[in-house]
Amino acid sequence: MAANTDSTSGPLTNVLILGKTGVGKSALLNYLFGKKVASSGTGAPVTTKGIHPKEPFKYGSMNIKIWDSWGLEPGDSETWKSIITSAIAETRAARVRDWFHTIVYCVDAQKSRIDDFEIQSIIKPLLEDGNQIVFVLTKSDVAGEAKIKETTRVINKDCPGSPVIPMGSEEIKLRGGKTTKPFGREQLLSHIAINLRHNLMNQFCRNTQEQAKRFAGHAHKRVLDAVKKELGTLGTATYGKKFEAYLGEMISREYQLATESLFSLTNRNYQEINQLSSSVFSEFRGEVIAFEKELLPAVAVSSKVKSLFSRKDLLALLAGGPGFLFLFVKNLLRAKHYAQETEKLLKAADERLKNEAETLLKKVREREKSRSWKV
Ligand SMILES: Nc1nc2c(ncn2[C@@H]2O[C@H](COP(=O)(O)OP(=O)(O)OP(=O)(O)O)[C@@H](O)[C@H]2O)c(=O)[nH]1
Ligand SMILES: [Mg+2]
Repeated sequence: MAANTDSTSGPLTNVLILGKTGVGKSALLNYLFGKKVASSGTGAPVTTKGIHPKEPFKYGSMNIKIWDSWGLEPGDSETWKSIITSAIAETRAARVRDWFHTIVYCVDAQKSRIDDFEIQSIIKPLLEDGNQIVFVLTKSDVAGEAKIKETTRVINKDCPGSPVIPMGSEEIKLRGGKTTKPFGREQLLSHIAINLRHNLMNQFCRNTQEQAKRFAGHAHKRVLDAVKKELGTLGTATYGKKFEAYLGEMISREYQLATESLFSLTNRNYQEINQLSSSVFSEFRGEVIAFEKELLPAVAVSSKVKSLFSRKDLLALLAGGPGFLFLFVKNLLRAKHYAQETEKLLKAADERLKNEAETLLKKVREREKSRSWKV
């Protein structure tokens, strides 16, 4: 991992620590920080009711903001839900998972079990809402291999797919005078980085879809405005072959521009996410996606222009009538027909651009799924 820096730039990720009273949530927090930021101790519950944000700290180029919490007890799950709901209501996030990208659920490794109320009232509902839970086996330094194995098995059975990390948060003085080193920090932070990436990639996909729509809308409007101007109110401007060529050129130019803008913005956003990941996983190299080759709808669309207009050229249909009024009506009808045909072509171009973006995102998602991170 890259060294910590003082800079506060880079994305922020919120992490909520949950678990029963006395499992070692606050001790874990102090270990992650490398100094005492929360009180921990034995006996009566230490951390007070609610969730308690700490100052963010740097890991690679991301900022991690950890929230300590009041210990969970049977019968408190409704109070818990309302504590979390009201904390989320103060943010712009719609759901818990949009705010807390990682939930660290602490289980005491010495106990080898999770209570039913934890599974049914807390963990399952969170998982069902799409939250990313990382299980931490606290006090693994004193639990022994067999207990760690058994607790891991219990968690894997109830929550398949969620990572389980043995953790020793404290330095323990052994009888011989030696001390044990705390462990598990890097592994947990790596998982927090992976979860932030998942979240950013989801956001990236949503943004790219929005941007494809926005850029298509912009190109659409510019072509339509130009065409309206070209046709003129009395429809006396260019028609027939000349109009076809003009429209083809306009669509090509505007959608090409939209494609390129979408390409460069999308690539820039993607690179930013990759840079974040390589600041934590030094062996990770984010690849460039070949957006340029894949997003070129404009040329294909403009080739359709010709057939549409030459087949239904109203100029030939209405040619030959005498009188100014007839000419006027003829031109008006012609202009209307041309505008309608243009609109059809533009809709096809919009769809094409959006579909190309969708195809590309599908590839990005597949690549993302097949990635494995070294933690
Ligand atoms: N050996 C060992 N002891 C730990 C570890 N983590 C916590 N403890 C001890 O467990 C006790 C409870 O730790 P806390 O961090 O206060 O637990 P908590 O979950 O924050 O408890 P509440 O705030 O009361 O909900 C303290 O005496 C800690 O010293 C650990 O990883 N190893
Ligand atoms: Mg505490």
